[in-house]
Amino acid sequence: MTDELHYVRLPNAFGGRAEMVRYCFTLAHKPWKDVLHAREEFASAGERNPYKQFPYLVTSTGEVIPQSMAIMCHAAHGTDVWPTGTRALTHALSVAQGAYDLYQAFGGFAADDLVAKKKFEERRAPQYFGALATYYAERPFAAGTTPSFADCIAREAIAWCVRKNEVAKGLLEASPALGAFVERFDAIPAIATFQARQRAAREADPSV
Ligand SMILES: N[C@@H](CCC(=O)N[C@@H](CS)C(=O)NCC(=O)O)C(=O)O
Repeated sequence: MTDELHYVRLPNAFGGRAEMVRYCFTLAHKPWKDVLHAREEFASAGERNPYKQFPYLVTSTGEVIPQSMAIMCHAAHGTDVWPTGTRALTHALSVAQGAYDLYQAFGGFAADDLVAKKKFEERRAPQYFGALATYYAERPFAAGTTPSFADCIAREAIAWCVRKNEVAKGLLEASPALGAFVERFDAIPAIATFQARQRAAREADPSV
């Protein structure tokens, strides 16, 4: 049995945190199967995932793995995508955790919470986009010259904020280092193929 990634598909073929994980499987050239759940099924995640959240993975041996970064470790361990050298892994984690925090900072408030939105736009977005820009100006990918799970998190966290927030969009546009990173990541052949498949899915049915 192939690893099964369970998540709630967002409209327009976007997968939220699951998208980071899917990038990671793609980058590591590992197979996986999507198991999509409806929004109404959020409560059902608790039947298998003690955190009661999506995404979670059911491995080929039936083990359930919660938490997106743990799933990425499972997917990428043994490949370059999960660096093993202490320095490379440390560098990767500095970016991975910061990018994850960016995702959380944007995902942690409702669209109509204008106070939280202002705080995100004035403080958190410049803070996290600025740090990521610093790292990607220093090296092509989070761990060095080889793309890793950390770049999957950064790519999706940036894209998700930029898709939905004008300030984040402006920060990306004003950062040559981040813009170049996004181009570099998207040009990786496996990633480009995956993104083309996503675009086709969106065109075929924007409701899924
Ligand atoms: N730290 C978790 C966060 C997962 C998470 O917040 N998932 C959202 C959907 S993308 C969820 O299930 N929210 C419902 C809840 O937390 O009750 C991870 O990285 O996997």
